[in-house]
Amino acid sequence: MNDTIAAQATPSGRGGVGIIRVSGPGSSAIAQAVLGKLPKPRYADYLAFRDNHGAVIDIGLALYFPAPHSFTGEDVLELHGHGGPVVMDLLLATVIQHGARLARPGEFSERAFYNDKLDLTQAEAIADLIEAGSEQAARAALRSLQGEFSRAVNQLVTLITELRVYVEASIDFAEENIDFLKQGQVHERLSALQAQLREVKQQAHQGSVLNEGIRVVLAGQPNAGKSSVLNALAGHEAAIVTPVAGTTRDLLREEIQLEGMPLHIIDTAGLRDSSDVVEQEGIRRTWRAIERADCVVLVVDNNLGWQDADTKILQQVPVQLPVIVVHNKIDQDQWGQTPMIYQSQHDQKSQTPLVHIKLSALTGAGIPLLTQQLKQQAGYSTTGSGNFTARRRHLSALEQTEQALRRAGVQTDQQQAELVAEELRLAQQALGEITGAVSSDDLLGKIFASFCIGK
Ligand SMILES: Nc1nc2c(ncn2[C@@H]2O[C@H](COP(=O)(O)OP(=O)(O)OP(=O)(O)O)[C@@H](O)[C@H]2O)c(=O)[nH]1
Ligand SMILES: [Mg+2]
Repeated sequence: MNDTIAAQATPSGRGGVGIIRVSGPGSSAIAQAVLGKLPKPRYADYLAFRDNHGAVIDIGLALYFPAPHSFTGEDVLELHGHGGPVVMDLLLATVIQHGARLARPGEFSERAFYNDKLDLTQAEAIADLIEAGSEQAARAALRSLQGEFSRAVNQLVTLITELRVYVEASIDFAEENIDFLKQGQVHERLSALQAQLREVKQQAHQGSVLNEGIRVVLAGQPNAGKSSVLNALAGHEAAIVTPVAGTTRDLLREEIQLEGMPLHIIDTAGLRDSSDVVEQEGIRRTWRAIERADCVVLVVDNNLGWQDADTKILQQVPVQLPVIVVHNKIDQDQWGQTPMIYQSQHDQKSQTPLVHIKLSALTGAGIPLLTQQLKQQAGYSTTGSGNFTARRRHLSALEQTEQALRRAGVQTDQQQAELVAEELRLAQQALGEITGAVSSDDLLGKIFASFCIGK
């Protein structure tokens, strides 16, 4: 990282102000060349910006942040000009002629990370804050940016480290080994750890739901009204609806916001045995979408009632996936047209009851029951003020930690001190991936590349 990078920090297009940011050892020389002087550190200086022939490109504010007191930890120069695309391009071209190169997406944050200005969750929180789709999501991102998530994770790391030291000491004193594990100390500390981990997971889960939302797949037999349910949820005619069975053949995605939570809804081809190759491919894609879903809404035609084909579909849905059964078209029900929600025992997966909702996609009656249920399914609550922004990658690391701790508990029962120590090491490693303490370059590269240029 000996080179100097530059990018427009403000969005492209027209605006009152546009900012070119430069970071790296060449910043001060570039300031001299463009401004004719080095501005006083951290003071706004009103100056002419000149190209390399000395012609004035723009007049604006220049700010200079010498290392290490800058966003990236390097020398940083900010040129605040007028936010027109021509001015910004000329200014950026000039800076590049003076030795900077165009920054890759996320490269400013990446440098801040390598210079210990931010840890990984904080760098990700910047991206999340910028991309936040709701006030709640923005608040959660800010909490992570301020280091709350990292602090919670680091606390867990400290506890695990202490326990590791304790267990590993017991290995070194082999004769007393058994006593160590028997004393119950290890168990006690493990369960305290697990309880604390659960809390962090809960908060992170909320954050990830706010951030990424959940994927809901609408599935069911042809003509049940899946596309109609999608349209009712989306509030506009996103999908084609016809009385022809087999209307939808491809996956159709819509994103809606439920009180700040993004909901990715996927409409699919109706499931049936078909000899039509196009339809077969559509059905194959339906199952692929179901495999990746967070929740399946199984739509059935209330007029036809529950059919064997529906049982077959339900049996094929992966066991752990929550299913909501929507009984659609109640506007045609002669026994009653009031929307309602109820539960039934799940014949296959008896642990969680099935939720049923009677509604009409045509009139919209009962649709709020469905959105309510989806929010509940996502574990989403608007009252959670203690959330921090989180991503799926964080959740899976927390999940791995949890599993390692569980295995450590089993090994403790079996008096296998070495194996307990190993599981604790794995738990610690999984947590380290969250903050970036033990992440591979590959992972880091991927994370930063997902940011936009100028960040
Ligand atoms: N009366 C009534 N008709 C409905 C309702 N929902 C859907 N329909 C009708 O049912 C037919 C099928 O609706 P679609 O939404 O296309 O059904 P689908 O499940 O997407 O069907 P495929 O794409 O073919 O699998 C259409 O004629 C709709 O107008 C409803 O709530 N009430
Ligand atoms: Mg359809």
